[in-house]
Amino acid sequence: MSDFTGAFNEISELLQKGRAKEIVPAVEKALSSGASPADILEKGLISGMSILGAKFKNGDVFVPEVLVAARAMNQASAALKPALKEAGVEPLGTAIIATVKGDLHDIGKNLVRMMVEGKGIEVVDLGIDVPKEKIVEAVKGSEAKVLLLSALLTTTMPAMKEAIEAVNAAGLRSKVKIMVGGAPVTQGFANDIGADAYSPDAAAAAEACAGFY
Ligand code: B1M
Repeated sequence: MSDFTGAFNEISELLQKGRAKEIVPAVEKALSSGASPADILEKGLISGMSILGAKFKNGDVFVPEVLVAARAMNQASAALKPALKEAGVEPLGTAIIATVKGDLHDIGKNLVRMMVEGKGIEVVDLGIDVPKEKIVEAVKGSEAKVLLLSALLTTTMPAMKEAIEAVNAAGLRSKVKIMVGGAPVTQGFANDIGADAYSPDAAAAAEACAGFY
């Protein structure tokens, strides 16, 4: 079996430096050499973003560097998308995804969307900073069986609770299963706010989401 450690490290480095132009060919090269898309994602991209996240926390890098890295992450993830999707099957149905109100983080959400799409589920992506009213409207106006909510800030976790309460108040709760996730979210929090599921990462979220169809 080939060892792709060098390729994963290079991708991780390019991500941390925010080299959007160079990272896409590096991802494509790793794919054509036979590295699995899931490994490129986990051991290259997510690993690079975790290292950068630790530096951000320590004050070694700042918002501009993180933004450039985020752009590289989104472009590299988009380059991986067809390969991740290839494992998919016939469309199982539809899901809705959103980063909740007040929260601008979308990298994790985008990865969850891609992995869910890889399971053959069509995903309506409402974007970031999505108010509860827009979530309710989307649930009402679609045949989606699952609503996926992401939050990366402790300060935006309450917006998940508010979104679930709004879905309840609109009489739509029996129409959708609701899954929550994102770095600060826990199973206990999911239970407390009445979500149907919690997943710690994109792969687990896709598995759990497919289980609802
Ligand atoms: Co922000 N930020 N950020 N940031 N940022 C964090 C989250 C933080 C932990 C950094 C830190 O201090 N160590 C911290 C939050 C602290 C807290 O609340 N406890 C933080 C902060 C404080 C802030 C600002 C307030 C900074 C400021 O302005 N002073 C600000 C807030 C803006 C806002 O949202 N209103 C801010 C801004 C930003 C940028 C815009 C610069 C940028 C976002 C760019 C973008 O997303 N397009 C950014 C980034 C990139 C980060 C870090 C470095 C990386 C986040 C990320 O993308 N991770 C982050 C530090 C870190 O996480 N180490 C940080 C990679 C991604 C793949 O992981 O999103 O966790 P994640 O997704 C995972 C899982 O969580 C899970 O699956 C994904 C893949 O496996 N998952 C789900 C996610 N959603 C799910 C949904 C599910 C299931 C699983 O079901 C539905």
